[in-house]
Amino acid sequence: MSILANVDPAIAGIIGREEQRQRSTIELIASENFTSAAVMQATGSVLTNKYAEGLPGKRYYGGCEFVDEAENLATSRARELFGTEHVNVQPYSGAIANMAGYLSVLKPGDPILGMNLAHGGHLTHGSPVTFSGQVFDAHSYGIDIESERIDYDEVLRLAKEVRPKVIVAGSSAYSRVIDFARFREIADEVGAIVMADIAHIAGIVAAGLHPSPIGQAQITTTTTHKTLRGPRGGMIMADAEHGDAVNKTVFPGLQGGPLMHIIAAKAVGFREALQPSFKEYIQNVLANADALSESLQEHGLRIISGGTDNHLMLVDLRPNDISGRKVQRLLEEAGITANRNSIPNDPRSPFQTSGIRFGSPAVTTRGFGVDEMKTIGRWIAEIVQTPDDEEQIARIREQAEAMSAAFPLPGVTDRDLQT
Ligand code: DSN
Repeated sequence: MSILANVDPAIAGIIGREEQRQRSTIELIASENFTSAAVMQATGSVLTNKYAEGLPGKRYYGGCEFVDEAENLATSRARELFGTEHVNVQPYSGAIANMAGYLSVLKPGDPILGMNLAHGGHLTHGSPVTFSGQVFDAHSYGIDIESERIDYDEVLRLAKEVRPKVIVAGSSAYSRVIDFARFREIADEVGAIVMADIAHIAGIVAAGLHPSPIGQAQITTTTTHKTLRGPRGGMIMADAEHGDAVNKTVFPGLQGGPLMHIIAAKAVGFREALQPSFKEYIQNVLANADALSESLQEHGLRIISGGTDNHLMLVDLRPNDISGRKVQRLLEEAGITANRNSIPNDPRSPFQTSGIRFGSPAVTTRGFGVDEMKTIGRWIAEIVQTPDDEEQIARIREQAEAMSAAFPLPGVTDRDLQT
């Protein structure tokens, strides 16, 4: 840090303040995590200097012998982690991995069927504000309004009506198990391909604690930085039949030079996820999410579908007559970071929302346990129920800082992740 502080004190200062923010607050954004020092070291390495368009052994540049080794390690570890026949670790992000998945098997204008954003889907699953809704003829399925779970019979009915070429199975705010085998049955019935997007649950799948889409979905996309706890980036897996198409779509179809420093960091993250301690971590992620969800409900908040099977939950704020935007702001003042989220049939705009999403991956990496999650659940309920009590917010901020101080920030302290 001292070199950066000398060369560019402005940026060094920003990084230092962000580190202090992460250290002193409680991170409940379901899609965030803390990487290890090893992942960060690979991310900040000389591999950022290298151009390596193409694939290992088939590059368009000289001098690729060492980055080839890094990419080969990343792909072999990803194959071992997920049991996939084919993997490409080059996508810059989850959105690009999804674009690559679609363009490997679709032409512009083809019909797709994905989960409605307000019901827990993702922007890139067909929202009209993204390429997925602009390039393709996008249709959506939602959750059943009573059970607040995916109604697979309804997905089948819609699939028969829409005749999609791709059905997207995946979500960014759905707290229940996704039945990839059922999605495959539905897709087979209408002649579609299943594209699973496991960005959120990748770590849970890797640990064997959520059914895997591999063997069911022909194409599976993910990010590498959420529950999987690697560097920020994307990845795309496929069955043997679609592997070549996926490779050609990623490069030259969509991307230029792969980020070799990030690919090396992905390899480091995959190695960590292959250790027995990673399964323990994911077990703790699930226990902590459950404890938070139970605590929020005990203290009077309503969780969509009544609980969680994974690392996240969505709170329905309609009974409290307060927007997700306001709760997000008040929690931030109290030292708790989360993000507002639309809920099914949300009466408020996507900017205001009637929901707020919480997740346990980051705090679990930090070492928080069930007792901390129960306390945090009570604090959140107190803020939602008496939002104008400024003294309460100040008191919780003090307690949240004290709780954070008891758990050193992984990756930047001596107490690094166990691998
Ligand atoms: N933005 C991510 C999330 O928060 O879920 C998904 O890409």
